[in-house]
Amino acid sequence: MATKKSTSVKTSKSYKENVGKGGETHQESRSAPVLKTPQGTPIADNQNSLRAGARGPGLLEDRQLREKLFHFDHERIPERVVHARGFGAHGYFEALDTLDGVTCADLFKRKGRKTPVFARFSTVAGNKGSADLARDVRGFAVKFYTQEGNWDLVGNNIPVFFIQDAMKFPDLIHAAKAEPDRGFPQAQTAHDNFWDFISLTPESMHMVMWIMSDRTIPRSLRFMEGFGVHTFRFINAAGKSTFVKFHWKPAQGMQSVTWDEALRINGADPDYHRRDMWNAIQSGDYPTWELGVQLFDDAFAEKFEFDVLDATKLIPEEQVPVKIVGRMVLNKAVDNFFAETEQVAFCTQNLVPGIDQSNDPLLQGRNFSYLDTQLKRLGSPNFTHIPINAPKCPVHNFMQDGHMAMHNRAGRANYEPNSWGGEQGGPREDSETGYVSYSEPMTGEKVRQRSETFSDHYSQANQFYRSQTEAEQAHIADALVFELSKVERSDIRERMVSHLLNIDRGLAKNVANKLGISNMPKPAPAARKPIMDLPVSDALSINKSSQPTLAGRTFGVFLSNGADNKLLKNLKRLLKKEGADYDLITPAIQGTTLSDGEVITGDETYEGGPSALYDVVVVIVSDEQRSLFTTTPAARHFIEDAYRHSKYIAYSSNLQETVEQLLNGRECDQAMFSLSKKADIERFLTSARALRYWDREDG
Ligand code: HDE
Repeated sequence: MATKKSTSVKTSKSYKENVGKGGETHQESRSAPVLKTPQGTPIADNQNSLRAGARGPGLLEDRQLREKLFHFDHERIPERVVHARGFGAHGYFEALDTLDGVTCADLFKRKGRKTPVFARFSTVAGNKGSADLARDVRGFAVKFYTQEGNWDLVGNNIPVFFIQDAMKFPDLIHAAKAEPDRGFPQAQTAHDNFWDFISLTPESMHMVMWIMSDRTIPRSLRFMEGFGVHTFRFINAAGKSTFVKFHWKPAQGMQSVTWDEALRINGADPDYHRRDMWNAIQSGDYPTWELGVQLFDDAFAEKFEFDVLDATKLIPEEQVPVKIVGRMVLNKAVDNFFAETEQVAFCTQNLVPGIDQSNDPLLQGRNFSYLDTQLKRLGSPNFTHIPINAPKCPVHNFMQDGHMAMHNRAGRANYEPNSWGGEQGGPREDSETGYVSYSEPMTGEKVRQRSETFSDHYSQANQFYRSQTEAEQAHIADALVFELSKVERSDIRERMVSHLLNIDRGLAKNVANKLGISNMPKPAPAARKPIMDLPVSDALSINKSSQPTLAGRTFGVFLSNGADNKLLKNLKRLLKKEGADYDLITPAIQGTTLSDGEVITGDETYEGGPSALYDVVVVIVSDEQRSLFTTTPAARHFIEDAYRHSKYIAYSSNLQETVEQLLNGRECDQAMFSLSKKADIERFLTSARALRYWDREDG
């Protein structure tokens, strides 16, 4: 690693001579730390292997070449078996309220206490190189480096899961990932094996409603909620337990893209989510979430319609309100992606005093799986010695040796109890401060059995669907039609429709109709009769929960040569006031001359900056360049797509006729604004805070 202490080098003349013809580098008089081998030997020539004569064979003694290739050959570690593609960042958690009397967990002890965190967001099904906008659940994993050890809250952006018992996880994941004979499709559930498994697994129906909703195509990682999913326990100093469910609420508001946008974004910028997070942190617009808890006791658990240990169910916020107890701010990108994001190892059993497990059978299985997978992935039981995984509080124990052991204890004793005192004798257990599991009374027979209380599979699916806005319901139907249309076997499609009939008849009919199923199947047999009148929960809908704001959003500003710079300058000023960012999309990346002669550099070109990448679009074109929209497909698509994606659109007033032509007979609606002066921009921005004009989808 480069340090200030490293000696600097000037490339020597003899080195230059050795490099010879064609081997010139740009290093000539550069000051830099000396390049070294892993053993610390300085390197004179990093361009050529050691050979017997310039055209002769290589020599075995070339340790520099062998060490370099050896290291390169071993750069890869197994990618995560699920959640392979991810993006992480550092930050802190700040307690906004104390949880006195509810939990003795250190991080909630004092209002204002800050605890360092590392968060990693991920997709589930795709490989490391897959695209960000796959329709998929997002992982939302946070490691809190508390004073009493690491607490990992390894959640998702959806509050429920597909299955109720860890026994089914390998089957679920096998079915979702690429089919084994052909190795595709990548990062997609739109194939036979997935829907075959799902349609044979009624417990997944609630989750199916969520994954077919816009929750699985978030606009950005910054704009999504997170959930601990399982019921956990808080334990107070007296050993009393309170059940808890964890929620992350994005301070930036919730937002998703449309499916058609997702398809376009995956082509235009497969790294859309990670780039967005990186840019937000670099520009100081730190992604922030509030941490909320739903607290409830045994009496509530007893009377609740569903089993609180069943991970396919949630507790509506209207029934148990979410109490905000802290916030997480991500304010530092990683220094190195591999060292931190790739090597971070989360585990559901990493809990701290004051937080405990519940008997959720999915959670119990996860507790085994995470530790096990780390050994495969990171190759050593000493993965906690890697800085990203190491607790930030002192750690003393008698564990020793193994691959890459870095913290073997000094001193004589490596066992306990021992008679060696002080430093030599090492650490001791402490019943006062040590972790004590909640002493839940247990009885029961040894069985392989699903609890009868887990058998309602449709009621909350119906509640979720009914809680959505019309536009959101339409998106769910479209997603089901898209996915099931990629399924080859008609019996699988029809089996899915038979489940939908238990969720919502209208949805089932709509999907069956669009799939071309003329003979409606019978509803699937339900283990328990669904409750079809659970109260609507607005918190389940993105559109009903979103706050009107442009803060943290990005405008796509399409410009031609000669575009009105006064209008542009006003727009820039007003966007700053709104806390919004913008990209300038110009005919060439360098050197667009505006109306007053100013020459500007673009952020994207017409081909590289389709409107799908932006939240709101503005088009400013000179009179001479209006023909762009007939000659240049990318220019035409910029407006047409923004219109189709229900976006707010503003354009310089000279484009009124052009825009009307592009709309092909449809009228300019309330989300389209012609701009000629500052007041027009202000009017436009006030409306655009709504971000989408969904009414357009009905047309
Ligand atoms: Fe995971 N899951 N999971 N999972 N999971 C992994 O651990 C597993 C489940 C989640 O950014 C693996 O380190 C089982 C639910 C996240 O590094 C593995 C079951 C939820 C991440 C594993 C589940 C999650 C993982 C793979 C069913 C939401 C990424 C690599 C019982 C509450 C963490 C790894 C990161 C990763 C097992 C179900 C969230 C194999 C057996 C439910 C966010 O251990």
